[in-house]
Amino acid sequence: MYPIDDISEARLSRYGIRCGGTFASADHGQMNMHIIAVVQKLVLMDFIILEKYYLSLKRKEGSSMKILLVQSPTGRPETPIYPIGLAFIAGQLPHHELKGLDLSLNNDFKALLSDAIESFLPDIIAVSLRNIDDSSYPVTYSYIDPFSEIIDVLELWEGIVIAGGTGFSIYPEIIMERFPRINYGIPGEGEGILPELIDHLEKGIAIEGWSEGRMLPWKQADLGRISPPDYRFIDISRYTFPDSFGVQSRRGCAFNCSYCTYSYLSGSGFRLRPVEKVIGDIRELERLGISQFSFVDSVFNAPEDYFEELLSALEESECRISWSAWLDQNVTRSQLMRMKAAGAVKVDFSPDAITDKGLKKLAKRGKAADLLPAVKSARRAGLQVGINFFNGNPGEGFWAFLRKICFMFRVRFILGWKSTFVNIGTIRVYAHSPLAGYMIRKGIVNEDCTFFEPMFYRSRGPGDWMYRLFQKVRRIRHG
Ligand code: B12
Ligand code: SF4
Repeated sequence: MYPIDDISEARLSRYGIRCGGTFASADHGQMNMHIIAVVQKLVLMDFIILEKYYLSLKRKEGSSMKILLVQSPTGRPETPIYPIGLAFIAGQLPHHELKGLDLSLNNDFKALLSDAIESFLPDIIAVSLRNIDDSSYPVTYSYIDPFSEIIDVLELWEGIVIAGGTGFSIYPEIIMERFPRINYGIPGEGEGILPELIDHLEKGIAIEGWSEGRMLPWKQADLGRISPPDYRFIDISRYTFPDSFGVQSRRGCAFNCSYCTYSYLSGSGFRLRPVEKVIGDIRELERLGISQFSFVDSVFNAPEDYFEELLSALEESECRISWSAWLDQNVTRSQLMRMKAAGAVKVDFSPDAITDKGLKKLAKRGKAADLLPAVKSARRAGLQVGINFFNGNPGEGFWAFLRKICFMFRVRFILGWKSTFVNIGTIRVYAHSPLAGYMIRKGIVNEDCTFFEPMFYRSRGPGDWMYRLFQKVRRIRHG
């Protein structure tokens, strides 16, 4: 037998050549074997040539590419989150015919995908895999299972499949290996490289730093030059949750906290979008009738100059839309009041630890004593506040957990039960985070641990029992 890999088979069938059936059943005849060998050689030599030929024919017919932009399914009912990553990508592809499809909005996502393929007849399907799992302990939900179900649907289709997104970018090699149906994988930001790949497929234009493998090189987008996100690439009517829509003003983070993947994903410094572009996005959401959005930035109040500049622009713009943002504790009362005046309704803090030792071990900036004053100032400015902690984080165990619980009741009683929220999670260790490197160095996990299967940095003994009980009570209360 001459095994022909799945991708090549998918590509072959696209041009009407089948690898199974006749060829496979005739493997005893020498002539047939010869034919198989020739076909296989063709596959191995370069199928991209055929692909390019096919695409250039289409181009000669005067049509642009038909690209289906798909948000991977969550596989269970969840708060709808607008796929802003795909909107940024859609914004860079004005010359192509696009259709957006968010499979996380429907339980029947496989049928939805098949229907869209049948009606739209795409040349390319670009899938965004945003999350690997929900990072929850002790019960972890995998988003890879529904992802693999849509890949099964794509096995029956013949066009080009491209994958990207944050979940993909943390584990590109594992995902490409597990899903041979994916023709091309693009780790990192897609704005520059995806249009380059499409140009390459259409016109054969070479891509710098790439020589025809399945994995494309990681290229950061130039935030000053890229076009704004196209919020209209998908039907927006289903995104009804107050924070469903996102606006992005910066990428990357300069703080490099030990569990965090942000600097790996988008750079270890702040990369800033020109404020007028950010205001442009907000105006577009207003035009679309959206009443609230969330800044999806790492730390909204850093760097401080840019934070102030953006606040001034928001004040001058007189936008009426409400918004929320993630802050760290280095924010003043007057800045919080300005935020409120500029439309902010909610802020989230992510101190994660409650002691100076815990903060230091997580490489978080600031002091434990800064948290309560910042929370109070935000509440006094009239903002709802969310505070996020971890349990069992380095340097903090059972007693710190009790302090976090006490803090939760204290702030909720004093500052308003319905306006002050505290969440206590557990660190899901992701590959490429400093903590993952530390765990390998210290022998806590094996050297070959990929962190693809859920791996948590957690406490043991009473700290863990108490936390499990706490989560059980929450699940019963909130479903
Ligand atoms: C803001 C945010 C949220 C907000 C979203 C608010 C909103 N309205 O959008 C909230 C708080 C709701 C949230 C929730 C969750 N989040 Co979150 N979130 C983020 C954050 C900080 C930014 C995401 C974002 O909007 N980026 C802006 C857009 C423009 O970038 P992007 O999506 O990455 O898209 C770019 C590239 O990825 C690429 N790309 C994207 N799709 C595609 C597709 C193709 C084909 C190509 C080529 C390229 C490509 O190009 C895009 C443009 O450059 C990221 C961390 C980060 N730094 O990325 C975590 C992150 C995505 N979240 C994460 C997690 C775990 C979650 C939750 C599961 C947490 C939970 N327990 O509930 C939920 C899941 C919600 C859901 N349904 O998706 C993880 C995912 C890790 C993983 N590997 O699984 C991240 C990476 C944080 C982390 N821990 O490292 N999140
Ligand atoms: S946890 Fe927040 S502050 Fe720390 S590196 Fe990540 S985004 Fe930056």
